[in-house]
Amino acid sequence: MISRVVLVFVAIISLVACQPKKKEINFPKTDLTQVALIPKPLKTIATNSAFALDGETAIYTSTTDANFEAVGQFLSQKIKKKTGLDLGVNPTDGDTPVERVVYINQSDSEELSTPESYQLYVKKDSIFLNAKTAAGAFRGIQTLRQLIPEQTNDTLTDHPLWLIPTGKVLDEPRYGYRASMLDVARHFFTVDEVKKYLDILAYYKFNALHLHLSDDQGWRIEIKSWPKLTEVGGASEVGGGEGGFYTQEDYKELVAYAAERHIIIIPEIDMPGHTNAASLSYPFLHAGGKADKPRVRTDMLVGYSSFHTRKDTVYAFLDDVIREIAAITPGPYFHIGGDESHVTKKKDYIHFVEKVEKIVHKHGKQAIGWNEIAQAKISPSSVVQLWNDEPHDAINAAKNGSKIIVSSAKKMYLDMKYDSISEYGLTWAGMIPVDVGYNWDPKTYIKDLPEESVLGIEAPLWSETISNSAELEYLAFPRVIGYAELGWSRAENRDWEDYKVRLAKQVPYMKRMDIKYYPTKLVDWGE
Ligand code: TNX
Repeated sequence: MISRVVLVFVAIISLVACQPKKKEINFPKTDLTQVALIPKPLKTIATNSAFALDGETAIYTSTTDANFEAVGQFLSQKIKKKTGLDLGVNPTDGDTPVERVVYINQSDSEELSTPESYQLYVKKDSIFLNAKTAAGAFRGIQTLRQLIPEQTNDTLTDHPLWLIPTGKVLDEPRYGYRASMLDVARHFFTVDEVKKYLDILAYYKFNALHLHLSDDQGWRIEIKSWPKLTEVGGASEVGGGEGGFYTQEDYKELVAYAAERHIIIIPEIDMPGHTNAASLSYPFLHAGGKADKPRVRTDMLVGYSSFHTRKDTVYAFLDDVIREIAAITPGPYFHIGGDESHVTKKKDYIHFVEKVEKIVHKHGKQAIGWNEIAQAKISPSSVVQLWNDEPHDAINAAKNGSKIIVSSAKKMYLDMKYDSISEYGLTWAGMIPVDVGYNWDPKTYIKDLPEESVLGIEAPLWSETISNSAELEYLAFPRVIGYAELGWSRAENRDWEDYKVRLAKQVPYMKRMDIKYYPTKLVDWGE
């Protein structure tokens, strides 16, 4: 191992040394600790000089893990987008002179204590990024992207330079699970719209996107053995639009796009309630009794539908659905929903959850469900997503070994309005101004929930009031950037006054990405 690092060093030094000597540049003083990084890293140390990024910089990556090269390629593409520079990745020929290198290194250092930890060393002639895994390297290059200034320095030499402040960043995530959820059932979002959201989530170091793929108003994923789910159930949405669905090829494309960003997709089929669209497609699924008879639903009501919980045919159907989706989902989780089943009798609900959990296991996945599922005797491997103010069952599940995802509606629901003048959004859990969304601690928010039971956090975006990227972005941005920091950074590194200044500095990135954020008055956007 040591000899490999030495070899790489020697290779790089000789590469740089082979070039004719240029004259020393006198860099202006920089301060790495003052760059507006989000999420805030664990530790930053400034050494006050600069690495001059220009066309004579090359990216090299470790050969011990093939996925590192892809991280280098991703960095090169993003540098091109931001600066126009076209940096080679692992160039071998002497075509372009290499003055400086960015080396993305696979390291087994014990200081890298989680798979996503990274160390970034910026020196005058080289940038070293160390990580144990490609995922860690990927998180690290997001920091590097944020360190590249918006403006070039054109006065130091005969061509423009992007001056990256020198120093160290030592960083690791607070939680191993940092997600957002997108409800593509109430309104359908296209593959391209979801990809754009994934791009931005990746920039802020999220590692999971939960897709709410079915609800009363629509079914959004092709199931080959039950084609009417999308033919019938996919053709409606809130407000009466045409709906839509992902073919399995579309879904695989999204999964692959997310995977390139080291993000997992978590598919949700919400059940036994929120199932009107499925029962409309196949009426034998419908519970009868208190549940409303299936019909096309374009309203926003909840709690009126239910699957039949005592028919073998329902479980045979679910076995097919879960099998087909699990087969195209590489991540470890399958989300079974379980919320607001108001017309399912409690004993039927519990019976249903316990049976469906077993089907999920049969297809090789761990189950996640909204906190109501903790009324059932769930396996310790199942994860409870806490959304309402009733943590009792979740706390019991945690005592039995289950992990909890914190998604408290009052703090984290991206579909709540910001304030009384918000154009989109609901208000049932209150309004969530940007500072209220940021100023709390997932570690202490749920009393009696031991810290080690928290798997992480997830910010859900329900889509009753939004139907395209611009509307999605109005609700998600800037709040979701704050949840990135809540999930990644320690409480002692978080401070609203400091954060709001860093948030304002995200404007050039948001403009480049054409993000239609809500320009809350709580932040001085400087324009
Ligand atoms: C509650 S949160 C729901 C969703 C709605 C959302 C609207 C949860 C598990 N269920 O069905 O879309 O409120 O904010």
